[in-house]
Amino acid sequence: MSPSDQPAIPRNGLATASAHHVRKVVKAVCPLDCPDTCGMVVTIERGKAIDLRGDKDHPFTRGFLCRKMARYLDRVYSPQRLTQPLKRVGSKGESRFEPIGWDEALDTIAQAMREAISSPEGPQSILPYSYCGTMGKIQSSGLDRRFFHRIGASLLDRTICATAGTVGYQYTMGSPRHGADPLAVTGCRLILNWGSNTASTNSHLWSLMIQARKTQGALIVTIDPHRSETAARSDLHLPIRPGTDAALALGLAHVIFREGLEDRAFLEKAAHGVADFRTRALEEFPPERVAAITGLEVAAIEDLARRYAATHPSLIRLNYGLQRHRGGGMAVRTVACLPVLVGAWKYPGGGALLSTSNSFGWNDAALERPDLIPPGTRTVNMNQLAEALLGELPGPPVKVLYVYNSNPAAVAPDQSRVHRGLARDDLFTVVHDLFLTDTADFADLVLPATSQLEHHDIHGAYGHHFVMYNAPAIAPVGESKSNSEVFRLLAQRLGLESELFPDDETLIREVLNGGPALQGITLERLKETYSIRLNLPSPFVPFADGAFPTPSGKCELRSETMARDGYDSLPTYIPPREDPQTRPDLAARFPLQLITPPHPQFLNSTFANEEHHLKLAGPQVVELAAADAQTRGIADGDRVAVFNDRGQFEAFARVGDTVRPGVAVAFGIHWNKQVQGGRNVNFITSTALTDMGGGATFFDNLVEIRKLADNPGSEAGT
Ligand SMILES: Nc1nc2c(c(=O)[nH]1)N[C@H]1C(S)=C(S)[C@@H](COP(=O)(O)OP(=O)(O)OC[C@H]3O[C@@H](n4cnc5c(=O)[nH]c(N)nc54)[C@H](O)[C@@H]3O)O[C@H]1N2
Ligand SMILES: Nc1nc2c(c(=O)[nH]1)N[C@H]1C(S)=C(S)[C@@H](COP(=O)(O)OP(=O)(O)OC[C@H]3O[C@@H](n4cnc5c(=O)[nH]c(N)nc54)[C@H](O)[C@@H]3O)O[C@H]1N2
Ligand SMILES: [Mo]
Repeated sequence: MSPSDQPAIPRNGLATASAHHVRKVVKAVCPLDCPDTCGMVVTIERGKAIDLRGDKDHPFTRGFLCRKMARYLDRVYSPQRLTQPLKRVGSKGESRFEPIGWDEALDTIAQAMREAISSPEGPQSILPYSYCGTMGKIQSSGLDRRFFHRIGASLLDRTICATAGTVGYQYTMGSPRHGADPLAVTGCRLILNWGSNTASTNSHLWSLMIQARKTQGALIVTIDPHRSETAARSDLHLPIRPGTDAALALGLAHVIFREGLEDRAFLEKAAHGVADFRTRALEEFPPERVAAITGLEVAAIEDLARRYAATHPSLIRLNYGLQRHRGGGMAVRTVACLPVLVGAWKYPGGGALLSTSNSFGWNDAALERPDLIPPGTRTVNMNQLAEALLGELPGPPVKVLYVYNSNPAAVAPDQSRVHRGLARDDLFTVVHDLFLTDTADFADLVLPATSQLEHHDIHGAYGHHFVMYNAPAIAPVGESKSNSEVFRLLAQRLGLESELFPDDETLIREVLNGGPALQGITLERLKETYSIRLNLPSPFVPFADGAFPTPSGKCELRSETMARDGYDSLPTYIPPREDPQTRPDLAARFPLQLITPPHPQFLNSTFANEEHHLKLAGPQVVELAAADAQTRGIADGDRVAVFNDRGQFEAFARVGDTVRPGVAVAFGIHWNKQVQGGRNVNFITSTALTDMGGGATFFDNLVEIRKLADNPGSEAGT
């Protein structure tokens, strides 16, 4: 459809008659696990979605969708979409299934759950496993939580992404996810993308950064071991050695104090523990030592510190790259100390931005009903799915695994052990998804899920301040059902109280009944105008007055809470777990630090099965420095194996200068069944946890790379 055909956009869901058809335009919300949570406009003709685009009237989306969601209709109507429940007829992992009816599927699941509940191991032998396949409140954390809480299943600690930084940030700031107002970033004059591939993972914020460059002359700096899309388009790139960010932050603090560049008046008012922090930075983190740890030049560290102290407003966009290492929590806690030193919090758009999600104040307790959890229920850390399935955790063995909104057989660390666990014959596995994922291949029963165009939901965001309502735009494709619908049906079969499992609109009303930022935002208003900004001042400048919601009421450069929790009360540098500087023994065998961020064309493993996206992403590659390639006899384009003691995957070598010697990058997260060799990057990652929050350490890996023997004309390798 050409834009001129497009009817004027009426109120949500209203139909307009065009010359030949009845067309309906519906506003929808992007469900992806991404900070942008875009507004979308969907055109429906005779019950079919025929056009989907970014909402130009949405203040954050401003009319464009990312390269992934621009093709969402291909996904909705993909011939590969699951349309019926399936029952396994082959062995686990073999992917041989036969269609069955919903009644049989639900009866079988209910029966397996009843058996587990009444077995000697009890209900905790049931493990739910989910993450953010959709970010919608209702489809990601509503009736599922109530259901598993009510039956007394094991709890899942959802740590795979954000918990290390959340805990670290909270120690410094008092609130886990309050920060600068994203829409005010256009006023910044210095922007640091710190462990953040903003151009690809938060593309609407990136466009605001570009606007700041154009209108304010903002300098954009990126701190990243990889010359990412963001680094390549920045004014300055600091290629830090992986996992050493806390040392850099303390080095910047050293220079700021040494040269007297700190904002003393603001520090006095707004910071706790300044003298101790100052001593730590001055005595322990001189730029020479920081240069040796981080691999950056002394002059680059000093230059950045001086610019940071002198330029206002300045923003640190703190993201996930620095969190996925052993010291990830401490790294975020330490970087979060910098804005107060220079008074950055005083300015709109200034300070740091990790996430906006805590600004919403949802009534999560009403939605998820933690009061239903039987006392003493164990919690399984989702990063340790391998241990859970292999019986290496305390508590009963896992006998029933129910997976939805996630693809752990591709995204969880240490895949060889995850797959060994999933292949257990005595495990009953249910997978609810839109596609036959790597995980579904191991399922006993596969259930077809609805897409975002087919179900109700309500969204907050972790990258802006709008509450958004997603109305179903089309009927479910095939026999697919939403997560909430499936839990309603399972609850009925298990004879659970029907009032605990109401319809989606009731759930939306319950979760909206939250804190002051949500006051006056009702389902009725959201049905009229699908996106409403939280009740917050605009711009939102949360710490301008120097008050922080910590125990001391100030930004805690020293934290007594941390001391009580067993951590250093002051910021410090914790080396990576697999670190050439502190683990020469391991580095002798596996000398390269490998980081594995997602490919910009995928959303973790979502889209990695679709031809269009696969074609643009290309095959699995590993980027390495020319010097490292040369010593291994590897040329650009060679097929190589990347390996350590946990496992190995195959890739094409991309030799160049996008990483420093000693570092390699392999984008994820391909589906195992779609890559050469059948193993993706998570075959070399580990289930070791971060210092705080039980987070994943996906970027904390030492590996070796060798050329494979079957390269054309090759003699190397074995
Ligand atoms: N296109 C796209 N967008 C996404 C996603 C996606 O898969 N694809 N995923 C979404 C999700 S779930 C998340 S959690 C966010 C993640 O958003 P980001 O945090 O921006 O994403 P990553 O690419 O994981 O990591 C950011 C950068 O950190 C770098 N890095 C790795 N180790 C270190 C380190 O030790 N220090 C520093 N300073 N940098 C390091 C990596 O090279 C990478 O370029 O993005 C969301 N948006
Ligand atoms: N090596 C490495 N591993 C990583 C990362 C990394 O950077 N490197 N990133 C990590 C991060 S940040 C994250 S957040 C995790 C993400 O890991 P996952 O949460 O597993 O995310 P996805 O791979 O996007 O898979 C989500 C699945 O949910 C399905 N889905 C979507 N909507 C619905 C729905 O409404 N109902 C149901 N039932 N299913 C639905 C999708 O089809 C998809 O298969 O991966 C982590 N794994
Ligand atoms: Mo994530």
